[in-house]
Amino acid sequence: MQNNTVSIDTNVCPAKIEFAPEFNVAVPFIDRHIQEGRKDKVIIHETGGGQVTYGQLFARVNQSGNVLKNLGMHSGERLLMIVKDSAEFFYLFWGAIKSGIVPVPINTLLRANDYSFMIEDSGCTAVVYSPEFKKEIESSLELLSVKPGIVLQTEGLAGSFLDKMNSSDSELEAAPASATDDCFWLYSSGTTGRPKGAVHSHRNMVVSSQSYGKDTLGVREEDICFSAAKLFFAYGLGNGMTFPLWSGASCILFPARPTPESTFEVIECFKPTIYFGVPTLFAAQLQTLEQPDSGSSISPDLSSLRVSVSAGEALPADIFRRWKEHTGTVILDGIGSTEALHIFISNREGDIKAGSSGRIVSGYTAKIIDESGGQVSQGEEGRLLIQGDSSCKYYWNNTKKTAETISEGWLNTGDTYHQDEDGYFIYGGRSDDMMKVGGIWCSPFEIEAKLVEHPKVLEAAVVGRKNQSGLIKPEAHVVLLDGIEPSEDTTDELLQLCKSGLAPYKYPRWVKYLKELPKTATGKIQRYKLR
Ligand code: 3UK
Repeated sequence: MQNNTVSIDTNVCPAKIEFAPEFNVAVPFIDRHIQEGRKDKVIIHETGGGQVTYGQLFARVNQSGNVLKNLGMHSGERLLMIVKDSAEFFYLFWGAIKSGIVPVPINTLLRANDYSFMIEDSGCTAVVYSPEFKKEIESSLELLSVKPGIVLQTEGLAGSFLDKMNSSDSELEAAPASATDDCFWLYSSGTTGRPKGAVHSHRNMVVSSQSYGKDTLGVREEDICFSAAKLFFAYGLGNGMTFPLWSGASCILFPARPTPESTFEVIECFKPTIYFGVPTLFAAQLQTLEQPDSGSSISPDLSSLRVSVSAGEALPADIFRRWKEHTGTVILDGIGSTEALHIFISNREGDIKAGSSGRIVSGYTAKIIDESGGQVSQGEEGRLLIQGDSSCKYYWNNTKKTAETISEGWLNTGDTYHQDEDGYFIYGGRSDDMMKVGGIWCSPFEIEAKLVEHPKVLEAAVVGRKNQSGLIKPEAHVVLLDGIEPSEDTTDELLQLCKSGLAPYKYPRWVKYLKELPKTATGKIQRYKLR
């Protein structure tokens, strides 16, 4: 077995983690647990009833890696995963990494044209998907002139990936790798243009799981982690997979859409100790808790929770306060990104300022800069840059965006921040027009493009607007063609168009009709005027 040393000298500097020259991250995340005697401990609780022990996971990962190799995949080739939160997600992801193949987990809420873009952009050799996503994947393949050589369903058919695993060898030597070699990718959406593949190295999951997961959040062996955010998001990937694995803890995998009712039910049945949500969901959960007789009249038992985490967008202080009132536990807000892999500034137990993102996580460095690149003085707003060993190396196939985002080891977050007199970081909005809706990126341009497909629409501009809970949702400003008057029917048609053609969270919650859009002399829409 490969030397998997990760040395963490907590006395000298809790931040710096040293790696052995040869380092495949599957070894400490998967194989280590066998040596540490966790073979019979359950790592995965599937809400459908399945359970997987660390020993079973080890064998399944090896089988999966062997399937990929037997299919003819080579080191460095990409495996696109459109896989629901399930044990198969773990098998595919880690089987690929252990055999030197690069897994690329993808948002399962997207549409055929998004998938065809990612298949083409990644130049992947294989696509594996859960049966639930068959229709979109098949349509996406039809859009392509060159199709990937391997397309498989995870399960449910003869010849599916699980089927092949069952007849594969359960021993596998980890492929040689180093801590800074390419390991996996995550697609990140931008303001304009297409998503970008952020290329992460072998060491990155160790750094985020240790610096944030263990040292900041305090994930320990007895913990049971439940993430409402799915594994294909960097946030969910840490919460539901790498943190429990790194700490020898357990996780709950819930494949369905998280609603207040469904998440409360999971918490009651599976008794997690750490719950990871996003502000929109906390707000909806609180609404259910505060109006017990309007909905399903539930008063769920949340007593298993020790602490909750929020990320993806800023958590309003009011939500923090109300959650504490109802559950007696705190929500730790922290800011992370796909590029940084996970949270790099965070509140922590015993050190919380509601309404702030908290303080820097050890192992990371932050600076706030002005237009000319100089550091602002304390209290002043500027652009947040961060540095840390979990950051992606580059964007695949996109030297321009790489240069704009990553420079001299600093990651430009695209966020405006200031540090208050006590050193807490306070979020001040995006530096561009992107919106976070329910913790997920939402580009105004994409919704606008869909709206203008409607025959009655001349043009449209979409901006973020706060709802009653103080959370950002898309609002559309629409200019209709000459002679067409606004009506409720038109609004219904526009919403229908967006709901059928875009990911479900991307439809406008409000539609306003204007005679014309505010524009600059050069014709750029002035979104700030609409806000
Ligand atoms: C925004 C926040 C205010 C911010 C993520 C935790 O959200 C994650 O990654 P994404 O790449 O988006 C990154 C951007 O989202 N944001 C995230 N958290 C906060 N804004 N307060 C917050 N607490 O604009 C940031 O640049 O989708 C979150 C862990 C891993 C992640 N990938």
